[in-house]
Amino acid sequence: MNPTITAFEDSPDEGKGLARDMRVRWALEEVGQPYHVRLLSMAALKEAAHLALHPFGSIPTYEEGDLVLFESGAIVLHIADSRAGLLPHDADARRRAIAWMFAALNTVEPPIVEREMALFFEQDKTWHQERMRGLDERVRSRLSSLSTRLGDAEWLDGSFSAGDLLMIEVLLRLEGELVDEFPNLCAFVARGQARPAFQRAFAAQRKVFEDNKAPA
Ligand code: GTB
Repeated sequence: MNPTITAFEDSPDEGKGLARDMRVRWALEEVGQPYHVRLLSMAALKEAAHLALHPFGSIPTYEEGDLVLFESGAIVLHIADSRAGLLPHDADARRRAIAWMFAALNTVEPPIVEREMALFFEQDKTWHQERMRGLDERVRSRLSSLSTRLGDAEWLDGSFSAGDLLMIEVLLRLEGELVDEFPNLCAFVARGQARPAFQRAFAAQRKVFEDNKAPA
């Protein structure tokens, strides 16, 4: 049975692929797993049917037979662990790839999200500019370390893995800002975006936006 994931019916990013269903779609495309998508309104996220799947009433979720998962990282790990293509066979290389998954979600994404929230919600505050300088520095510091570690390598640790997938997804949230100061990170992101699986996933989420704005 093909899994079903959830995504926004009307994503605030207007088809830019910044919501977290994109990373799940990309992982499914990388391993060649067909999937269904259930689109949800913002109101439906907080209704009982969805809260039974996701305690916090967010997207994405993942349903496959009796298995229900939430948290994009856990979903990508399940996809990578249960199908070939996103984690190395060698046990230590596999653990390192999983460490990169955690690094993306736990070390790099939080300051990026905090900065994003300040841009969304705090622009009118008198202290906004000063706060942004601090938030930019925190993101820059993470990007600098990541850039140093990546160096001239194609991917973070050997072959492309779920660690690269999540890191690229997290970097894409910056929409080019700050990351443009690190040419090797820009090239890393571009390599990810050039992958056929990324392109299929991006087109699928983009179609939701295009279908929405098409006249009835
Ligand atoms: N830690 C969870 C995970 O990784 O799955 C976080 C899930 C989450 O925050 N989901 C968001 C959501 O459902 C969508 S992705 N929000 C609605 C709610 O909780 O009520 C975050 C997101 C949303 C919109 C944009 N955008 O428009 O650019 C980017 C990212």
